[in-house]
Amino acid sequence: MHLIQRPLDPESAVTPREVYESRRRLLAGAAALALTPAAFAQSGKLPKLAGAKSMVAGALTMDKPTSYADVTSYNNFYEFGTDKADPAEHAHTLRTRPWTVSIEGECNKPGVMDIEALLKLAPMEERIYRLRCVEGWSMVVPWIGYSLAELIRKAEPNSRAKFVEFTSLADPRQMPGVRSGVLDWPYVEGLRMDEAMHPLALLTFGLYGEVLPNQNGAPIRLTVPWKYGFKSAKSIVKIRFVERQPTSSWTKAAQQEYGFYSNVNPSVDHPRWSQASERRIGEGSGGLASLFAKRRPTLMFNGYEAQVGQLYAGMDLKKNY
Ligand SMILES: Nc1nc2c(c(=O)[nH]1)N[C@H]1C(S)=C(S)[C@@H](COP(=O)(O)O)O[C@H]1N2
Ligand SMILES: [Mo]
Repeated sequence: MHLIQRPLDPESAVTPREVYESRRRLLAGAAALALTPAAFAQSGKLPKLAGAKSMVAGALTMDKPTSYADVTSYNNFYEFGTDKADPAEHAHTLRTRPWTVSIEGECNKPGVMDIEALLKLAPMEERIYRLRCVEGWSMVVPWIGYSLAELIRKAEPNSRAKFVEFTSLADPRQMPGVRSGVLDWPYVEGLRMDEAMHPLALLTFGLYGEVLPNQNGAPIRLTVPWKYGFKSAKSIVKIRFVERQPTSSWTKAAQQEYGFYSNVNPSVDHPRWSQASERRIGEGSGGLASLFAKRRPTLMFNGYEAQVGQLYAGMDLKKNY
């Protein structure tokens, strides 16, 4: 399996928000901002990710990235409230240092890893992925991180490890939403081992050239682009290798609606709504324009079928929803 990766010219490194936004200005005929990684680091925008490697899986999507403003203000992070605006408003109380991730279960190298060590575990890459929420909207985000497989290999899972379970922080002192009963805290998600090892599954530390804003799951989250957004657990504190399929928080909350696999699939509807199409956040936004904005067809495996389809060969995806 090869990712389509294209090294950027060394001057450009990760794609900063300014570059995306200047692209629009460039198209309008104005001069583009030329930001070298050095200048970018100097601007203070890359406190920890200045060394992000100049690799881009940009060929994975040609779609225009969603604006930084939308990516960081329209969020699902129920630990901070159920409103889309709640995480941006409340997540400032999340303390992302010190931060550790406990590596547990069926592996030869369990232990507690500090966030600073995790940041250095493998070269950072920028990956521009579509994110499709089960609710019927989507975004395109330039994430920064490295394949989850890099961490898994270091942990040396044993032959009993069939699944990986991810647990998010659940601290009511930092996360007001945890006092509510919307979900059974902590937020738990899981992947089958081969899914977790797939190079597209990204352990994510940043977006738009910056460390993750708290509302997007700082300081470390998962991004599984071919699955519905809820599979991508935020603010992870525990990674556990297990023999049995974990029970995700969303499956616990509504088993008929949210299965373990939750692969994006336009031909398997949610019991309460169609999954055939989606609204791209930011398109036609504002007043009448959004009323007439066209919905896009949802793509099988969110458009990553060529890369991940083999993982599900022979499986009944209506049964394994
Ligand atoms: N811990 C935790 N992780 C979570 C969620 C959550 O409520 N809590 N929401 C999920 C859902 S439903 C989506 S669509 C994505 C949204 O990620 P974003 O806000 O960075 O776009 O995060 C997922 N990860
Ligand atoms: Mo979602």
